[in-house]
Amino acid sequence: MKRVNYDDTICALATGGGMSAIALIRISGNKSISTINNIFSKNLTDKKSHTAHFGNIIDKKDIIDEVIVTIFHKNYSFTGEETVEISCHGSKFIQNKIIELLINSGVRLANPGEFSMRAFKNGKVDLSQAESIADLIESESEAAHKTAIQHLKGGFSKKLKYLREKLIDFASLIELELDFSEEDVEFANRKQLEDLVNEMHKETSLLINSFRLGNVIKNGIPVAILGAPNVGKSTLLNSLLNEDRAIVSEIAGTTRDSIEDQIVINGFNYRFIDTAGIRKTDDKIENLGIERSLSHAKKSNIIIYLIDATQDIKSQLKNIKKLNIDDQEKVIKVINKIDLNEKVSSEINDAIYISAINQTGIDILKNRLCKFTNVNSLDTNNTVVTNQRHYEQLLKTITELELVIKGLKDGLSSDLLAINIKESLYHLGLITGEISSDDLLGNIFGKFCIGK
Ligand SMILES: Nc1nc2c(ncn2[C@@H]2O[C@H](COP(=O)(O)OP(=O)(O)OP(=O)(O)O)[C@@H](O)[C@H]2O)c(=O)[nH]1
Ligand SMILES: [Mg+2]
Repeated sequence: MKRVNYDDTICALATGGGMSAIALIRISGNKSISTINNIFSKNLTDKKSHTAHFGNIIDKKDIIDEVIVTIFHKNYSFTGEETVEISCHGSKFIQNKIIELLINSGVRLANPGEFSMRAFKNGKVDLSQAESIADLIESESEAAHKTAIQHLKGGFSKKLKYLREKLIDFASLIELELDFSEEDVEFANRKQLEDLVNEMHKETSLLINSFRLGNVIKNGIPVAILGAPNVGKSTLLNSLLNEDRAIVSEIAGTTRDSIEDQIVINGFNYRFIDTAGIRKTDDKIENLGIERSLSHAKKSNIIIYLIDATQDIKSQLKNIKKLNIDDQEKVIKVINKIDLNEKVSSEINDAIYISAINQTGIDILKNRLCKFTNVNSLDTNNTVVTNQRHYEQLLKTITELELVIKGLKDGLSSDLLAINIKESLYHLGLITGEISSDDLLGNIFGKFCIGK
């Protein structure tokens, strides 16, 4: 992101940009109110914060639109700066025209994420909260929404701050010891330090472990549908999605490329991937498709291995082993086409019996999928880490904490202990933004869209 001046006033469209009933344009900075006064039919200089004003946007003498302007005074807005929001009609012409008028009055177009960046710089949110705004906007399922709201409300940040502050106290005592190093005194009680570091280690590893779930919540749970050609994989995908997404035919080898689509089950987002049927073939393109099927088998959290009830079941079961999947736990065996072979039912005890074409057994399959996601951890107030950047910093934190624990056991001197304690504080600080650099901030906020 470009290095920018934060003293100037910025504007951007906060809504989608297409045609809509209403659109919202945001202005933030010292000159927000004086600028709106230039183009609005009323003067808002002495108006109270959090008041809405109906009037016209005017270009010279022409009325551009009837709008509502809401004003927020400095310190009482999202960014912490004087802010104005214009709710106008959502024609693309009007949206562009108002932005153009603002720019002509000396306001700059905001960079991606600049409103959130200013909120962070002004101490309105910490870094992990600002990042959760992006997650909240992008959340597509109840679970994703719930964790994003929890982060935005500061649940995650509070936990980290609490841990960090405690460790800072100790770090300063250790520093003090360094000042008196010749006198061989211990200000920081080693037993208390050990207890604290152990507690931090426990909390940090809980957060690290929560990422598996967090990642799944944020990005959806990939479920690959695998099996021999013609067993009904594409029919199952269509049946799960309730739409004709993939081509179905009686010709073996219909699906050549992987097809992906998602649905929300029980608050979680599942990404189903229909794959090319696995068999030996000389067809070059089909073989490329089969390679993709095998790669999805490795990458997915869950595999639905589909078996045709009208074919030899034992040999199909044997083919599961040939997939070389490390974690057999993630395979759900599903016997399809039971409408054609009613005798097959309950032949294999841990399998699910369905007829994809008649939608029989689909709910049982969905229930089994839900068992794979630890839904309970969302019902409690446990903090779930959903952000890759936070996860990586937590891993670095725990590595340093382990060095401190080992150092304490080995009776390491204060100066050496201090190094690892400082390092762990540094990595925790990078998550909430107590420690930040322009590059880091540019990297994070640059990924946001304009208007956020
Ligand atoms: N009777 C019956 N036929 C089914 C069922 N599921 C799928 N079929 C039929 O089986 C044939 C193959 O279905 P697909 O869904 O194309 O099979 P596929 O596994 O995707 O096949 P490939 O893409 O070639 O690997 C089609 O004629 C479907 O109508 C079922 O539950 N019962
Ligand atoms: Mg298919």
